[in-house]
Amino acid sequence: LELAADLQRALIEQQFAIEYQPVVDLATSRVTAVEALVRWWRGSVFVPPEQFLGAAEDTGLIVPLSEWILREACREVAAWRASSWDIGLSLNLSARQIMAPRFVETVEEALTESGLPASVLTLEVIEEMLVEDAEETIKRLSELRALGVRLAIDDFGTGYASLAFLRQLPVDMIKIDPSFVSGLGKDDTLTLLTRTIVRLGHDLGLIVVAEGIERPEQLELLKQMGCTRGQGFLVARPMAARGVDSLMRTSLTV
Ligand code: G
Ligand code: G
Ligand code: MN
Ligand code: NA
Repeated sequence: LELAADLQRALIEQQFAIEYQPVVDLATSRVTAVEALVRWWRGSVFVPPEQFLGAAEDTGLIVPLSEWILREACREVAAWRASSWDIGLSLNLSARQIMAPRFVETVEEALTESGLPASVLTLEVIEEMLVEDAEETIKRLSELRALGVRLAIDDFGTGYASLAFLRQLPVDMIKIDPSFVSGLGKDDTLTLLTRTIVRLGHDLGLIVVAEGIERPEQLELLKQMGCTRGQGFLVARPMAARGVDSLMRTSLTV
């Protein structure tokens, strides 16, 4: 509960920051989007999201925190787009955030305020979010999709029912979990599963993003498999907005 009080104070004192990790077109290295990732600097100590997101969810503080991330990231990406840089924005959603009373309206407002077209925004969800309040969660996400917002399944392949999930929710993108990508070229089963997921996604007309690319061999195999988008430390690490600024100025590619 000390953590809960600290989180409350951190929100008021604006101790949170956003880092952006580029998602690239694997063939051209062009940056297609950035994924916003929350960062907490508690004084000079960095607290990883895994250590506070659970408490933020339990206390409900995730709702105002996520709303700040949404507005701030929309504003920053709109500014990059105003420099003729055609990039998208990916945001991670939390279960509680989706069920908040004004979730759909808040996303609409953030888009209107920033001038960002709905199609530029991709909302990432994980399968576990459909365990509780499944019907209402699907309804709200579908409302946003009807407005043009894109939906992605994050950590794809690790959930309890990845394939059933694809039937329940109209999605545009799957993000292959790093646990598959990590085994590329090292583990025959993981390599085969990755190939199969890429194929499945494309056959369903979805954009497929491989996550957690760390080694050149993984990148090569993904390209051979026809995977068109990727993300990972080899391609680009999450970076502060200033880093994205210089990325844009230097080349528009990484
Ligand atoms: O990139 P990083 O290792 O910091 O992310 C750790 C975890 O925290 C990931 O599962 C990621 O999806 C999650 N995460 C990062 N930023 C956000 C955010 O803004 N909202 C939510 N709900 N989850 C986030
Ligand atoms: O669950 P989600 O996919 O949203 O998690 C994003 C997290 O993954 C972020 O914390 C980010 O820092 C981390 N990440 C991004 N690329 C890599 C990578 O290549 N290797 C590892 N280990 N983590 C990564
Ligand atoms: Mn994600
Ligand atoms: Na992921």
